[in-house]
Amino acid sequence: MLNYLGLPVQASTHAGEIDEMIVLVHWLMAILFVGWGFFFVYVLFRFRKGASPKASYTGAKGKISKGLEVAIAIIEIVLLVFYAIPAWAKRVKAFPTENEALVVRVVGHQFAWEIQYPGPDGKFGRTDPRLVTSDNLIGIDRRDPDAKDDVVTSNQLMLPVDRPVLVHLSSQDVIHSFGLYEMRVKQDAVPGLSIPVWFIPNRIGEYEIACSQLCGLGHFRMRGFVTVQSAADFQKWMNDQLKDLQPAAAPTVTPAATPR
Ligand SMILES: [Cu+2]
Repeated sequence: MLNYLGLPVQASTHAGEIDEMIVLVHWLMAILFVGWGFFFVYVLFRFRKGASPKASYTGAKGKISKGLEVAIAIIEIVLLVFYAIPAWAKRVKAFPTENEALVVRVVGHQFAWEIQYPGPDGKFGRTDPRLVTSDNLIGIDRRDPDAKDDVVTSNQLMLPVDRPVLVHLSSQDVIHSFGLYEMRVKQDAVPGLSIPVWFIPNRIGEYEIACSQLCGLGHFRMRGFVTVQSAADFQKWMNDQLKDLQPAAAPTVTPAATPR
C-alpha cells in the first residue's frame, strides 16, 4: 500500500507508525507545494506590469494573507505538539525492561559494527579500547569474569523475532549512525556515550545495518547484517556460540593481557 513511496518492507512493530508519519508529511508537503505553486502563478498574473504600471511601495493589504499565515502557524504547532512530540515521546520513554528484552551492545568504529551479547549471566564484560587488536575489535577483556560468557560478533547482529531488543549503542572513534531501514530505526552512535535504542523485530529475514553518517573514507563499506530468526533458531545459534567460546576463551586471555 505504501510502496508508491518506495519504502523498504516493514520489519518492526513500530514501522507502520513511522511510515504513516512519512506519508502524512509527504501529503502535507504536496499540498503546500501545489498551493504555493498556484499562489506564485496568481501573483505573476495579478501584479503584472500591465495591471500595475506603477509599483506600490506599501504592498498588498488584504486580510487573507495574514489569516493564511496564522492558520499555517497554528496547523504546524498542532502537528508538532499533538502528533510529532507524543509519537517521539512514545519511542524514547516506553523502554522495555532489561528482563523482557534481548539486551545487546553495538559499537561502531571505522568501518564496522561490533556486537556484544552479555551471555547467560546477563552482564556485559568490560571492554577497553587499549585491548583492541585485529582479532578483538571490540576490545573485550576476557579476564573479567563477566566477559567470560560474552558472545562477540563483527557486522552480524542476530535477533529473535517478536521480542523487544534493547541496543546500547556507542562508538570507538567518530560519530556513526546505526541505521536499520526495515526496522525504521536510526540513531547516531557517539563516542563517549551509550545511547539506548529499542524496537521489536517482527519479520524473519536478513537485513542490513547501514552507517547513516558520513564517517570517513571507508564509510561506504561500513555495512553490517541483521538476521531475524525464530526464538528457537536464535537460541540454537547462541548455544553454538557459547560452546565455541569455552575452549577459545582460555588462549585469548594471554594476548589480550599483553600491554600494547
Ligand atoms: Cu560509520
